[in-house]
Amino acid sequence: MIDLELFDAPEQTPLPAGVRLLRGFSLPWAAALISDIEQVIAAAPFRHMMTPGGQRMSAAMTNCGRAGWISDRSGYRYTGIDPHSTEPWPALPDSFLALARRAAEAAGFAGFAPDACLINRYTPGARMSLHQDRDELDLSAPIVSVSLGLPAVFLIGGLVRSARPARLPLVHGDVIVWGGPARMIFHGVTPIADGFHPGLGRQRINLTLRRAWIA
Ligand code: MD6
Ligand code: FE
Repeated sequence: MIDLELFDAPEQTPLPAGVRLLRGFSLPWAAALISDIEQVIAAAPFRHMMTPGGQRMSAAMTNCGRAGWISDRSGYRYTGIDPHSTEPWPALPDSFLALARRAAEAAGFAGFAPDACLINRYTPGARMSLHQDRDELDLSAPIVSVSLGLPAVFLIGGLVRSARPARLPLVHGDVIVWGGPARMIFHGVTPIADGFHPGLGRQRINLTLRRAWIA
């Protein structure tokens, strides 16, 4: 009998306290997530936001939930209204809520109730530079991050931008729960390599579920 564990290389990257990697955790939800993403983007299409400094972000973004993260020449912030449609963002799908709750619980954050999901779409070459997630009012809540489609190399730095980041490969279905002492760690994504994913084609989609607002 083949011992499949022989082929499972141990994780190379030691993760900082407060970062939990749940390999494949979202696979049971993947089909529902992808169909719900299609519903969300029908109402709130992906768009390339501008940084406050005037750069077009290479990852396209949209949101669902009570609060949506936006960036423009005025800065970074959460809004209740999609500036593109001038309507509220689409509701958080049940599949997103159920997965986020279960993943947070598995990482020791019982009772996670996200009110915002930023959806990032990367085509080959798109990246995300090192940043902190600091626009949420409730920094005690974790962030649940779901990777779908093409693989990525996630960069995990330190509490200062200058810390040399570790490289964490992520594939379709992986979930990161990011909270507690890790909440303000700098992180990013290296340029996505070209490829083809059977479910999503030439793209990577990342969902980050957050608690943006307090009440
Ligand atoms: C991405 N993720 O994976 C970008 N932020 O495409 C993030 O920026 C992120 O994965 C906060 C917590 C977890 C994340
Ligand atoms: Fe982030």
